[in-house]
Amino acid sequence: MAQPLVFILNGPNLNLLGRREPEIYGHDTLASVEELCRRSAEQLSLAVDFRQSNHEGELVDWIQEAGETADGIILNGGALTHTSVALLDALKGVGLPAIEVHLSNIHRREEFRRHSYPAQGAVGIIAGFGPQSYALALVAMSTLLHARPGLGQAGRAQASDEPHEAEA
Ligand code: CA2
Repeated sequence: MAQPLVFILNGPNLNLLGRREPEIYGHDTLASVEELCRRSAEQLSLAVDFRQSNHEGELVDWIQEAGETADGIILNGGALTHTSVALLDALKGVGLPAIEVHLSNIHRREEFRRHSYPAQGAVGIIAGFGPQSYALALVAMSTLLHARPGLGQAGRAQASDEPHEAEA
């Protein structure tokens, strides 16, 4: 049987990871974060499609594409997290389980980073663990997808206000 497919989408400037501001974002490059995701996904029997864009519209297109072809979305919207109603609407529009991730703990940084638009369309948020935030998000996504057999692309686990319990 095909493995559930998770889109891992990265927003503006995350392509610069490892090259600037290592005191905030660490020394890992986005390529090494992708490699970590691939290793984690393999252990969790998930397939991943890992992408980065500096353009809001492209991220919206990819969320819509995920709605047609994937089973879940992990999103680090970068700075668009704090500004983009379009990302929130896209997540709500596709109805796939989504998890928001951040390398840094956005709640112990500047005030303007403390609000997230996409969070309202996400099952949950993982922030502050550096690249491990992505690996933790994949574990959480695996719990959501594997606990609901048959709820793949066709099934549509929905983000809701209720915490998701693993089901037998
Ligand atoms: O902590 C995160 O993952 C963020 O999404 C990273 C965004 C930031 O705007 C969010 O508030 C939190 C910034 C991504 C840009 O990363 C850079 C990395 C190296 C050099 C410059 C930017």
